[in-house]
Amino acid sequence: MTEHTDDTDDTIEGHERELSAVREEHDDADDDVSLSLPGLSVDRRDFMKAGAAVGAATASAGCLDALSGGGSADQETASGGAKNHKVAPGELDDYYAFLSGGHSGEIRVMGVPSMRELLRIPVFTPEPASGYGYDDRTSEMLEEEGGGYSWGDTHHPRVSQTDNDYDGRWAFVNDKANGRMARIDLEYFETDAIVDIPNQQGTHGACCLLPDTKYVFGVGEFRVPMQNDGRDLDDPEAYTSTIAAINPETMNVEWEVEVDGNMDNGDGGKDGRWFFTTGYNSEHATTESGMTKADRDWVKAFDVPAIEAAVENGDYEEINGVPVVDGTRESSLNQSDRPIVRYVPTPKSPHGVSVTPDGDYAIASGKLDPTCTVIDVEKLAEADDPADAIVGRPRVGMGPLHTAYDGRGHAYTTLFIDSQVAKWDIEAAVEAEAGSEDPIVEKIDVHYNPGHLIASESYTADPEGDYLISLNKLSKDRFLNVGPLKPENDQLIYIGDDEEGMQLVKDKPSYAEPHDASIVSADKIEPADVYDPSDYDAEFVAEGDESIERIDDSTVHVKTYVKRNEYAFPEIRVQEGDEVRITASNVEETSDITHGMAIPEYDVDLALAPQDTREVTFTADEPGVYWVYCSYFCSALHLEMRSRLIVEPSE
Ligand code: RUQ
Ligand code: CUA
Repeated sequence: MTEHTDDTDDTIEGHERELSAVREEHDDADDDVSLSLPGLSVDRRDFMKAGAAVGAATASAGCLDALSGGGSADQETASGGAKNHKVAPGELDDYYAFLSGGHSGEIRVMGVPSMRELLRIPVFTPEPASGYGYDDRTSEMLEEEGGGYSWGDTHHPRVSQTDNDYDGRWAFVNDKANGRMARIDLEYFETDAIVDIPNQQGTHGACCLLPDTKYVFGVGEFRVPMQNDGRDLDDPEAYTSTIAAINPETMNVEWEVEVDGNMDNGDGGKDGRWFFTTGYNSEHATTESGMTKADRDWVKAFDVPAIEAAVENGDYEEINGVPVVDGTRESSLNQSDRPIVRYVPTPKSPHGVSVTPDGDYAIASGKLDPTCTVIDVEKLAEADDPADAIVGRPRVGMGPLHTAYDGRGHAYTTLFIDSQVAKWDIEAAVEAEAGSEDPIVEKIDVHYNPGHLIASESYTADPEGDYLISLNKLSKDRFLNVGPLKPENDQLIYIGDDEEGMQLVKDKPSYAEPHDASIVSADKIEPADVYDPSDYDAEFVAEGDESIERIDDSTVHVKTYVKRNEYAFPEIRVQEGDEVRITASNVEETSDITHGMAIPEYDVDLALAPQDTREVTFTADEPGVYWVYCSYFCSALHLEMRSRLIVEPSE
């Protein structure tokens, strides 16, 4: 391994300097074309780009519209065919975007191109507005399958596919904090399963094996002792990280593969054979300086059928109930002519990896190296030396993190340090010398320091190629100052016109902190309007089925329907110390009429969408009168929608 070069330090220090400089630059930008509108200040650079968005001859009012996304009519602009990217009031978006929420532990659903936030789907964290984690079913899921943590750290939302296209069934997302994977049902837009992945810490990457989502992969980032029960504490060489193959139907972990080095992001190939991860820390160090010493790390290419054959043959060790296959470089399974993991050497700590829509290349973004590494998937299968599968290495700029595709042969890579997105030509990169900048088509400034970016349907075989969202980590001066904890900035860029070039369309502040996203055509998802009671185990309480039943000395079961503007019982009488179980069904069939059922001082909070049934169990340990009330504004008599819980003191 080579020595730690000063280059890395310079790069990082230079970046820190640059971050502090941005503010100053903006403060004394004499030559800025400053257009002062509430919440919007446009500098010359943006002004020029916005001008391009609507045609150079268009009046400046047009530029402002394009930037703010506001404006009156939803119509084509005068300059001949350029889209204006507006979604007028009452109109619907073309796409759903599913964004992770980082350590808020949720998924956010946004419309594109309007960038309107439509919904937040709580995943790893209880959320009172939707009652998630407050009813028995979801609180048990968080407690039991979920392991009982109060939060999670979502990074990579990936939507299930069939035949390399979105099938509208599920979205999956990782929990980096506690090593979990969750599934979101896209009929109801709610989390319906969580698996706590054994033998894994820091589940970072998440993605599907395509074409048909045979597995969802959780990519373990942190190396830990195997098993992590107090052994090998001071022997980092004995630590390991794994990928976990999860069955999307059962959410069962089918097998894991342990490897050398940390892993980071992952992406599945399009033909069911390969699964790729990036990684750092080939040094097996435990400190930052140790992890950045070597000039090379790897992209690891997992040969899925070869791994399945190893599992089939019993070539594994069962650890915590999961078959764990040895995929380290020394493993006997890597010595044959069909190794289970191929270690492709790449420069310094590559970060994102994504497979091109045609499945021909896996492209890893260099992070601490200014290049992307283009790996030829077919060559990988044949080459004796995996390094021979590297067919391109364009120099894209400083701090390349993630790469997305438009389906027209272009790749788009975020440059964290340069605060730009670079658009480059994939085939030109294959033809060019390593390190050449020739494949670069253009770059656009983003504000500021982008992490992920995602293009419409970029993870499928057939991207739409019109919109790109750059998920910028810092917003600095782009929005009204809300104090030190500033929003991030999700910027919408139009990429549908190769002649005009990339066009910055919109800034969207977002709360900490989206990492990755998937953008899915709206017509590929068919959410329900009301629940179908037969989809759930809970018993539906129709009008006439209500009852208050004393089960034994200390247990009462209340079954109630809920509708405008009443609960089935004006009062519910129990004894101090009773365990009270409430089963509540919203019998409304009208879409969007949701009722709440909140009980003060007992921490009860149910949200009942039409035809939904929820159950909650609590101990009535404080005598008194407690007004059960509706927490969703449902009608003119919403405030009067009440009932009394009367807890009688025991003698
Ligand atoms: S990572 S900013 Cu969690 Cu996807 Cu790259
Ligand atoms: Cu029911 Cu408000």
